[in-house]
Amino acid sequence: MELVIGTKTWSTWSLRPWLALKRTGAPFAETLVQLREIETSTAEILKHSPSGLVPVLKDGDLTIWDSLAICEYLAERFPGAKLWPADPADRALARAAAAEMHSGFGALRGECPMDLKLKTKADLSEATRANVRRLVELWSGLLARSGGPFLLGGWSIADAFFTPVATRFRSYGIETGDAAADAYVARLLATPEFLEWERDALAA
Ligand SMILES: N[C@@H](CCC(=O)N[C@@H](CS)C(=O)NCC(=O)O)C(=O)O
Repeated sequence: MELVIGTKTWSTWSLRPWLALKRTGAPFAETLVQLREIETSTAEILKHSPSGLVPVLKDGDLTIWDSLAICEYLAERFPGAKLWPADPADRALARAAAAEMHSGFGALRGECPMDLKLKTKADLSEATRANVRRLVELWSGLLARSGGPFLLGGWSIADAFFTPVATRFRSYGIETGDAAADAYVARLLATPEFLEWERDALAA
């Protein structure tokens, strides 16, 4: 398998399936495309991706060009990795949480792009503050229901989807005002898989 990803400092959508693929333990080749290079990025991505976006997973002659679809594929191909919770109700909640992230939180994403090299204190708009309130509500509700340590108990694709959000909370000094949410953010940023990604990003 080959996972085509964008610059590790910025590429949130690449980070999510990369974390899931690491959790499977399967060997894979990593192809890195440098984003934001006016002369080359688009052409380089189009060599791999029909949508002109990364990430892309290649498995034999199959090409999958969306982060959530890649995670779903990995969950089916590697059932032993338990990338989704085993219980149907937990799995439905994990999918709802990942889907909400995949299609939502536009204000936070636009105003606070992931930058693993950034540390600042941002003055957030009301729209982004509303996104933060919703995230805290979502996280604390699921953590209270499962008992943690991750949203549905064990680590799942839902947690992969919120790991880039955790980096934004840290980079932009976003305070949650909620102890469970703060602990969850810290936990996402302390997984061995994320730390490996971060090491690569900071070394680049
Ligand atoms: N819905 C897509 C979004 C992918 C996306 O927006 N990728 C960005 C990088 S994080 C990209 O390829 N941008 C093109 C560019 O920067 O040239 C997914 O979930 O995979």
